Amino acid sequence: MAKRPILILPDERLRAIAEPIDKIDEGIRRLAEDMLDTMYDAPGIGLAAPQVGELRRIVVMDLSKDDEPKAPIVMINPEILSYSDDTVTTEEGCLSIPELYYEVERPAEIKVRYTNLEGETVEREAGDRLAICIQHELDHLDGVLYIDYLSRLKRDRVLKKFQKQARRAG
Ligand code: K2U
Ligand code: ZN
Repeated sequence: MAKRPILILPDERLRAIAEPIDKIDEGIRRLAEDMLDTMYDAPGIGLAAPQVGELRRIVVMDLSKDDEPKAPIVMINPEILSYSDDTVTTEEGCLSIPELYYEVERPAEIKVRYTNLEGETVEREAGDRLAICIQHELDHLDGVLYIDYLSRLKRDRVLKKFQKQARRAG
């Protein structure tokens, strides 16, 4: 049970393509556990392995409310099978781009397939916040960040801000 440091923009590892997982071993189970600890501590409702520097195709999420029991979801080698034509625009943030929130338009419903920690293949439909979170997390596995959906002007402004902060931090 360990929290791991979350990479912050402009760390290049956030732009890498994560590798598929071919064996669900103790290392993957420990990574999933550490990602959930890190996500709950942040706090956040999702986290992708590249955000803790592990370029593996695994994401975790938990959309339960504070007054509800925890409901962690671990998705290994997730892929979106279909997207709805209708879209929603919601406010997103990112633990790797702290303290900024922007509106992003995404398909409202999706169908996703993944392998769970028990090695079972799961196919499920998702809407509402879960659909947004899944799309946000799966983007991370391909080096895509939610700011990439903003106008070039807004995205460049965010990039410059974090590049400046990184230079200051030395
Ligand atoms: O990937 C991440 O950085 C985790 C995000 C996931 C997320 C962002 C936007 C919309 C849905 C999921 C974190 O949970 S950021 C914290 C947060 C939570 C709710 C709304 C906005 C940001
Ligand atoms: Zn994110």
